[in-house]
Amino acid sequence: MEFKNISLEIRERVGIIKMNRPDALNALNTETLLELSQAMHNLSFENENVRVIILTGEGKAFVAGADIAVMKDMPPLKAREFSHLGQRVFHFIATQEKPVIAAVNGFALGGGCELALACDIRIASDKAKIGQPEVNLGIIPGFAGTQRLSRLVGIAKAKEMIFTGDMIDATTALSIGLVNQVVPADQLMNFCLELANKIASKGPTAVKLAKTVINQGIQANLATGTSYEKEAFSLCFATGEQKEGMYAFLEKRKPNW
Ligand code: CO8
Repeated sequence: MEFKNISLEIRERVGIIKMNRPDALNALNTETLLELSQAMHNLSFENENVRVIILTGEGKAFVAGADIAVMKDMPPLKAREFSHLGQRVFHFIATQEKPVIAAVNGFALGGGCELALACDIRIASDKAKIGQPEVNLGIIPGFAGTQRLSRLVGIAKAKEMIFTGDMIDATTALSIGLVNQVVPADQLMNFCLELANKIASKGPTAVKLAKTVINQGIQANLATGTSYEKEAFSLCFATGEQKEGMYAFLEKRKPNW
């Protein structure tokens, strides 16, 4: 599949997807969502070498939301279909096993905030502005923002952001746990690449299992979550990576996996 609205680059063990419709601030239409889905599938299933994925945007936006021009005259069932598509793509990003880092380079609004929320780690440029401004348009978030935002920052902050539609800056986002770190704009990609390479240097199956168990456990009670952990922990001993990691430690060398 040839991409028109995104770009895909592989740098050794890191896959980089860049949202690339800067004239529309990378707004999400159906075509862009399908391309994003295809690129994520490629990196998840067809590139064994890729261990970590970075998602970012070209220009001054990460993603400024779903495409308002496309939505403006949508009949309800089309709107439902569009919401379903976005939710499916974002669910895949969240649940496929490789870690995904959102490099939030600028505006992450509406569907853009929801896209960042579907990632595992969010690193924001100090120029980023984040929000769920849907109520300004007479709608509510439709790509899982009502659910993921409240789970991440708590119900009170999520309601404040969603009811007011206000954008927050990167420092405020950091203070409520919406992003993991804030870095100067010109250092964002280098910082994210370093982070991605660090994660890529760890036991690859262990990282995948950790992501899966955290995601599944957070939706379950403690006993169920810890039982997922026990099974995944024991699975580590079947991969060969556990032996390599432990022998390398004892032999005072770097593991080779
Ligand atoms: N959709 C379509 N076009 C957009 C969008 C968008 N979300 N955001 C920006 N653009 C376009 C502008 O129309 C403009 O186009 P043109 O040059 O042709 O006039 C171009 O991008 C540049 O934008 P601005 O001139 O407005 O740039 P500014 O720097 O002045 O402002 C802002 C930047 C503040 C980001 C401003 O563009 C803005 O407010 N954008 C809209 C943000 C927004 O409301 N996002 C939420 C959209 S709704 C949503 O995401 C719901 C998700 C769930 C959908 C569920 C399915 C039904």
